[in-house]
Amino acid sequence: MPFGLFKRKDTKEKTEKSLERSRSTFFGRLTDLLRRGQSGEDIWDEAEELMIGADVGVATAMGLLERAREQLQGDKGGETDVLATLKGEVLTTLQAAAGDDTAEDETTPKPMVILVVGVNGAGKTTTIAKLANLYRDEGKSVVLAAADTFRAAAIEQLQLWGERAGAEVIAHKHGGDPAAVAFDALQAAQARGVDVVIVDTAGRLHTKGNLMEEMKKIGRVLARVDETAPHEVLLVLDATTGQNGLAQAREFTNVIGCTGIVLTKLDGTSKGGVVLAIAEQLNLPVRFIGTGEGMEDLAPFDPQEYVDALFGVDAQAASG
Ligand SMILES: Nc1nc2c(ncn2[C@@H]2O[C@H](COP(=O)(O)OP(=O)(O)O)[C@@H](O)[C@H]2O)c(=O)[nH]1
Ligand SMILES: [Mg+2]
Repeated sequence: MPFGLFKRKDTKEKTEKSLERSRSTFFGRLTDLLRRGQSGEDIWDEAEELMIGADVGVATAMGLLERAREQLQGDKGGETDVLATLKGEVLTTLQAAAGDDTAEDETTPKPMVILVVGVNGAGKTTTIAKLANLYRDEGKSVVLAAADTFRAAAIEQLQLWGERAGAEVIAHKHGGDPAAVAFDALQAAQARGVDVVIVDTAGRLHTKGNLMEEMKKIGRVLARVDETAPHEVLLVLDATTGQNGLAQAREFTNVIGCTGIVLTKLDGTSKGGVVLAIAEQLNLPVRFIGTGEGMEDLAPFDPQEYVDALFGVDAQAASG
């Protein structure tokens, strides 16, 4: 099932709430600045500074502002709203990266295998619980593979979440072979006709070559059970790590082909602009955003809702 179908009526609310800090700082000031409607040189410099402060990234911020300025220059009457123009550019960037993920797909594999990767503490295990919860809400059966055998508490953590979400957890002993856990989980899921398998992995540092090898091995072993697996490789990025997260993302993408991003902890940062850098520089769709620590705190990424939440409701009114 495509992830976009997880959109709920409270998705917008969650997005808004998680971007409160971004909106009340950098993006709020940007909105105020642009709403004054002037287009003097100083305004653009200040706008650029605010965007960089929000972790949009230098290259991305410059590109966005440049394109907005070009549009405004074509407008001889000076009637175009500066804020609305920039908002439009931001939206276009996010939409291009989001791709189309809402179409009902008849060919959804069964079980659908989702491999979840990312550095330690990014929010992988929590995100897996949230995803399992969403699938369970849709009436799908879910098996979780506790392939983070590296950290002692990781298996228990997943088992606890599995219980809460109503998903079976396949686990081996602490220190066991992660690829073997993934293998067992997929085989068990196949045998029982389970809909979705989600594989948790260790928080391997992207600088540790041998751990990256281990992750590749998990991918290979899954493909041995089902040659089309894994069907999705979700890279979990902690939004509070900002530009650092981008470097991590590149490393992961080089080792294992990622298919999408989950951006966690947006509720804990004022730098929600990092999603723009991700969209422009990684060429990977952002699938979900993490909006809190609870099992319900995951929202499918919606570009329009994200932009509205970043710039605020007043900005919406100003842009008509
Ligand atoms: N505020 C907030 N905390 C989160 C979010 N996602 C994960 N966390 C917290 O981040 C910490 C690490 O999460 P965990 O799933 O164990 O990370 P892992 O090492 O990648 O598996 C935990 O304390 C989580 O509660 C989120 O979207 N918002
Ligand atoms: Mg974990």
